[in-house]
Amino acid sequence: MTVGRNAVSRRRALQILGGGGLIGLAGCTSAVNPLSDQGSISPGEEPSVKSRDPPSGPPDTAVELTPEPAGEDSPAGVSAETWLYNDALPGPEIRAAEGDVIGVSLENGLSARTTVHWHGIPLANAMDGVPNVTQAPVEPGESFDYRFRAEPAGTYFYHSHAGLQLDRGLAGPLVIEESDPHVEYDREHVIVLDDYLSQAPRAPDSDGASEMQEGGPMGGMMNVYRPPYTGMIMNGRLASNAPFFDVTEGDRVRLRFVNASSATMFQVRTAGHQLDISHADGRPVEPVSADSFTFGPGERYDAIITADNPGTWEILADPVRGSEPSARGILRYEGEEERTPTPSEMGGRELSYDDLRAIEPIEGLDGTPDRTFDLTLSPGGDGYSWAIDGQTYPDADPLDVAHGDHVRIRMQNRSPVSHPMHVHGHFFQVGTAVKDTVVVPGRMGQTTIDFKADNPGNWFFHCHNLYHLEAGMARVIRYV
Ligand SMILES: [Cu+2]
Repeated sequence: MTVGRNAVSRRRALQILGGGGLIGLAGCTSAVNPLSDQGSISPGEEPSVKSRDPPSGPPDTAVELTPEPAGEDSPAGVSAETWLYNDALPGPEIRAAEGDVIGVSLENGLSARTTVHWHGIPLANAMDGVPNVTQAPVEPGESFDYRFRAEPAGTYFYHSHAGLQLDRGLAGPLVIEESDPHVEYDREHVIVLDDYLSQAPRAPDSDGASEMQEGGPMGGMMNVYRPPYTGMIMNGRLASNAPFFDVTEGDRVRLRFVNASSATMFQVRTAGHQLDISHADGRPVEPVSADSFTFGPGERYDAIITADNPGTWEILADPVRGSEPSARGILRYEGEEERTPTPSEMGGRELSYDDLRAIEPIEGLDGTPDRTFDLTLSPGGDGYSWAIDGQTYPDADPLDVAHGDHVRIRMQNRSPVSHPMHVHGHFFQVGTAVKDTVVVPGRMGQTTIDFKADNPGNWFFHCHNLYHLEAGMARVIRYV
C-alpha cells in the first residue's frame, strides 16, 4: 500500500485561493531569519547513551518527498511564498500498515536548508528531523533518506522542522493503520486543518517588530502576535471552496483530524452528528461522545460518526483566537444534491482531556518519578521571546534524563495564551490520556506529564506554536 505521491495536483492546491486576488506580498517580504535552525547540539556529537538504530533493509513503503516553492509556473492566485511537498497542499498522504518500514527520500528543492519531522512517532533519534539536534540540515539540492518503522498505529503528520517553513505549507498527513482497530468503521476521511499565510512568515524578533505590529492586534505585547493569515484551510482549501467528505447512509465513518497549523487552536464540530472520539494523538481511547473538541497545533483526534442523518452538513473548524474565516468542509450523503450545507450549532458538550481514557496506558509510571522538572512557561523580558523556566532556546540547559527513568515534567503557564507542548520521540501520560502534545492553558494553567525514558537520544521538547518555538520556547531532553 505504497502511497508515494497522491493525486492532489498543483491545480487543486491552487484552488484554495478560489476567488483570486489574494496574492500576498510576493517578492516584497523576506523572512527575517530564513536559514535559522533550531538547535545547538551538533549532530554527530557522541551521546553518552547509544541511540537506537533505524530499521535496515528495503522499505515496505517508499516515498519521495520534494519540498519546492509554488508559484513559478503556477496560474495566478497562489502565493509565490507558499512552499509545497510534491506540489500538494497539504503534502501527500503517507499511509502504511503497522510494523511496516517506511522509507522517505527527501529531495530538497528549496533555496533554504530543510528537514522533515515525523510528529509523534517514537522512531530512532537520528531519523527525528530536528536541524542541529538530530541531523545536519539538508542543503538545497541535496537529499536525505529517512527510514523508520511504522509503529504504533495512529494518525500522525510530518512537517518541516526548519525555521518557519511549516507556515509556508510544508506539512502532510501520515496514517499508520491498525491491524485490529478497537472501533468498527466502514470508511474514513483524513481532515488536515491549517492556517494559511500567503506571505513569507516572519520571525518574532526585534527587527521584525514594527512590521509585525501592522499585521494585527497586538494586545500590547509582541508575544501574542498572530500572523496575518488569509484564512483557515481544510485539506488545503479555504471555506469558499470547501472540500466534500462523502458518506453513505448507515456507514460508520472515521474522521482523522490533524491540526497541522502553525499558530491556531481550532474548535471543531460536525453539524447533525455527534463525534465519538476514538483516538487522541493517534492512541486509542475508550470512545467518548462530544459535540465539539478544541485542539492545538500538533494535536490529532480521531472520531467516529454514524451516518444516520441524510443531507449535507457542515464540518466547522473555528479558530479560537483568530478572527480569520473558519475552515469548513461538507459532509455529503450519497445521492444528495449539492447545496448549502446545514450549519453547525454552537454549544453542546465539548471534549476535555479528563474525558480521555487511554486503552493502553504507559507502563512503568506507577511509582515516584526518578526525575521531576518544574518548569514555567512565560514571555521573555524583551517583549518577543518565549522562555521555558526563564531560559530562551538555544541559550537553554538540556533536561538530563537516564535511560529507564520515569520522568515527570510539571508546567505552569505564566502567560495569557495557551502553549501546545510537544515531546519528541516519546508518548507521555497526561491524566488518563496518552498523548505527544498537550495544551497548557493560559493564565496560570498547570499540566503534568509523565513518560518513560525508553528511547535514547537528544529529543526536542517545545511549544508547537511555531512563533513561540522560533522565539525560544524549547529545550532538549538529553539522555546521559
Ligand atoms: Cu507557546
